[in-house]
Amino acid sequence: MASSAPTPTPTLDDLWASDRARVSVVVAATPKPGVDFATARDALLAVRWDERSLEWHSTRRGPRDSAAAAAPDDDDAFVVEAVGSCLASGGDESSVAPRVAALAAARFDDAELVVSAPCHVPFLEVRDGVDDPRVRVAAAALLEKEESQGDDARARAVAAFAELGLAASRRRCVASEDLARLTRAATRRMAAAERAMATRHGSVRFGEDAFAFREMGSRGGQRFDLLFPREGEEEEEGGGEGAGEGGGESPQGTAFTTRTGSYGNQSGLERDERDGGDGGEGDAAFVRAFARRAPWVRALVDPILSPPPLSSSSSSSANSASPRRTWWCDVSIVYSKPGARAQDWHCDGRHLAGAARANHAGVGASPPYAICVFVPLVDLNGEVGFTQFWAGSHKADALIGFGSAAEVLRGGVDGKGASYFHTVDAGGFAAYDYRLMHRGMGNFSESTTRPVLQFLYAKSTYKETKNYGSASLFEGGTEGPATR
Ligand SMILES: O=C(O)CCC(=O)C(=O)O
Repeated sequence: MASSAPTPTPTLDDLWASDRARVSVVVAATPKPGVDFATARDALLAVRWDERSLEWHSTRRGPRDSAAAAAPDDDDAFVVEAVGSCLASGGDESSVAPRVAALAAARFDDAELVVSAPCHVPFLEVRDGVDDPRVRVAAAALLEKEESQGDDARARAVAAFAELGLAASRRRCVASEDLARLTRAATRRMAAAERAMATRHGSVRFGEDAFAFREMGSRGGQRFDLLFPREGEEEEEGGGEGAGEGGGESPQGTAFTTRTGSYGNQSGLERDERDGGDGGEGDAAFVRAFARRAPWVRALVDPILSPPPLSSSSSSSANSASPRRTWWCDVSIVYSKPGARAQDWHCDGRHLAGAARANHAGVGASPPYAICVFVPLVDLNGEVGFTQFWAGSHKADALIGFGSAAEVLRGGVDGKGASYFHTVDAGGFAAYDYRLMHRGMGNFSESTTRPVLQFLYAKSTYKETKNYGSASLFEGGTEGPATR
């Protein structure tokens, strides 16, 4: 009779193995005096935890403290930062840090866990906000003259956008006359919406309550999302130049100044009429037409959201051929009035069911299905506020709740710093992958509204369901849809 081999007794580790999932860890290790960066980095990368399948994905040099942050090349004031991943349960990934300190004790005084998260953690350091060269690469491509916009410039722009989820230009790239016209259209749309709000939906405490109409929504407080009518939608509500119930009225407190003039006040509106206000359909039609010919369409939107031209006989004809457009665009105004509070970090668009997610090394994310372009209509700064983005966060789908890591990891693209030099000027833009984490900052000004045009370009297969309700703001009696 054959004797069967004894079954090995499972260890405690074996018993819990099925409860574990891969978790990302970011560790900062402080080298002993005199240890240079390369030696310290190699020592960290040599730390293993085989039972938990620890992998290191990327390393970089970080400042030891805030004083060192001001002198990033100081040889004695750095830490080695590394992002890795391991199998963990119940938060026990935190033992990676003491493990580094113990196993590489000859090189390090200390190691701490900076962040852990159940998905890829973006590890992109962005030093100069929207002036970071990687953020500007797409802007550079689109600001080049049309004829010199070869495949290379566009490919660089698309690659940078895929990596960061963001492309921006601080300086204006919308032509002055377009910016002025867009600003007038936005001002009238806000005026019409606020008038309808006051006359038809008096039960909504505007500026306090959350509400969701078909054209306008607010999550509460002084920030509002207001859609321009889509093609074929009626504009009887007063969204056009000189027409409708909102024409000639400025919303309370929405007067603002741009380099091209003052709007939201009587003199601005009178000038519209002198300029030949085109009434009725004018504003929305103009805004929609602008959305299709805006400079970022050729540089980013078409290459990313439309397939390449069907056929081409030579590379030069490929450059000039227009792609078959397979996207739609909605335009809205996101406006924050004085007193608007900072938002929580969020992403506008989810990761789609069935679409590939990045692994913990940040590889393999599906390409964007939608791109948002923010165009501020006033210069942004610390007073009126600005939008803060977390570069690289579009690749992971479980970062909600981890927004504060953007700052800890120096991946936030914002206007931090004494002068807010790196925020976007009126007519500049920030284009972002719809899945990118971001947040609007508070408006601390006395009386300046911060209107930002939002162009949402999405593949025709994507259906937007967010933000807005079904009842019209511009129809119905004095009782609107319930606040939410
Ligand atoms: O107010 C801003 O700057 C951005 C607003 C925003 O991100 C949003 O409403 O989703």
